[in-house]
Amino acid sequence: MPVSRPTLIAALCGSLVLAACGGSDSDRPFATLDGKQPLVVGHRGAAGYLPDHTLEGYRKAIAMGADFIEPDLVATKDGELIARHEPNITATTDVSTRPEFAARKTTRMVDGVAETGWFATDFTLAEIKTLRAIQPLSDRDQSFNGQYQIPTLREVLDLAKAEGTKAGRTIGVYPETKHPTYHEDNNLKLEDRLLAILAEYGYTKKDSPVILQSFETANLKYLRARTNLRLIQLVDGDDYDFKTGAVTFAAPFDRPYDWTRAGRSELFGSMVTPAGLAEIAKYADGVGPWKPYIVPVKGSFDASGKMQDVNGDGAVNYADASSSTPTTLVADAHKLGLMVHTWTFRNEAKRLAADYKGDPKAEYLQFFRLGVDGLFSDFSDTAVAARQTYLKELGR
Ligand SMILES: [Ca+2]
Ligand SMILES: [Ca+2]
Repeated sequence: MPVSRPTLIAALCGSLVLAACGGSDSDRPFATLDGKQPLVVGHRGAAGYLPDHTLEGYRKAIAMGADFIEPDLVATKDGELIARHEPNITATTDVSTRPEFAARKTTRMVDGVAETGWFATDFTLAEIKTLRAIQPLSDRDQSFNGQYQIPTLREVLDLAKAEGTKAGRTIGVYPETKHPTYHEDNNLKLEDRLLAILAEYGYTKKDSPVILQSFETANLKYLRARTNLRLIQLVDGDDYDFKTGAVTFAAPFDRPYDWTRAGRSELFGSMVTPAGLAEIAKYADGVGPWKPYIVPVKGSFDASGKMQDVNGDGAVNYADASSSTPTTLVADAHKLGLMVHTWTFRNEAKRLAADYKGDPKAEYLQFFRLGVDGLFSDFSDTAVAARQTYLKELGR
């Protein structure tokens, strides 16, 4: 059996000057902003395995090696912060099957779009606690539906602390303020509530194991004035133009909703230009762009302009497009001192570009090599395994 690299270094270092033996001289550096290994964030917990935003899902992400877990936050009627992807809880809980709440079904405007269903804003925390989580993607495992409660932010923070102590490492928490304008309209503004809870846990500093994120801008600026915690400006888009590789825009995914409210016409895409990034650098510590802003994906088209069914499954979609030349976004952001945390990485073949040939690790490796500082994954185990491969590649 060959001698492992760490063993060999330890043996050599026993006979050399200790200061020269950190191992770092021979290791190729990470391309990240801080020179540390890129972070793996458990997107909505372990969304590839268990229903989104449950303590069980977060625990699984931690067990799989995630550095951070991600609760999306919405407010209940009584002002408690709970982990849900949307104020609309119809698709992610069993609320529609509960006769006692049938009369709560209603239509509400969320970011300018009329939605019909059940909304966290109309439920007290005690009522929310009677509901159980549902896997919202029909092609993922439905067998855990109806089993898990909806956690509060405090429960998520407690879990991260407890599991971190058990695992002997710090588990970060990466809350997203969901639809800040919606919550403000409903007199349930998220930001002060969020900072107050984080302060209870001592999370007030730049190096606290907490990063805050939002697709809106005004609330991040509001947070900047009140906390030293790291802030990430998320950058969304609506869809892909497989001809050009460009991100396309349609409401409500065309611009931050606070921009729409303010009558601004710029699109999300303006945020990832050097000028847009420079603006973000005034109030945030990093940018959280959707993946195609970093690696565009393009289809192949025949002479008549028809996109080709590359994988031959009879449908023409994302899985038939391939990654193309990366943009300069990571370098542009790093030049301004901004971290880059991108999303969302998923294992399923239908959620992978064709050139990764069904291997999700190939996608991670491409982004790690480009120097992303972190990424959100539905499958933290695959992300961590890919990072191990990347570490080896760098001789670490
Ligand atoms: Ca999120
Ligand atoms: Ca196809």
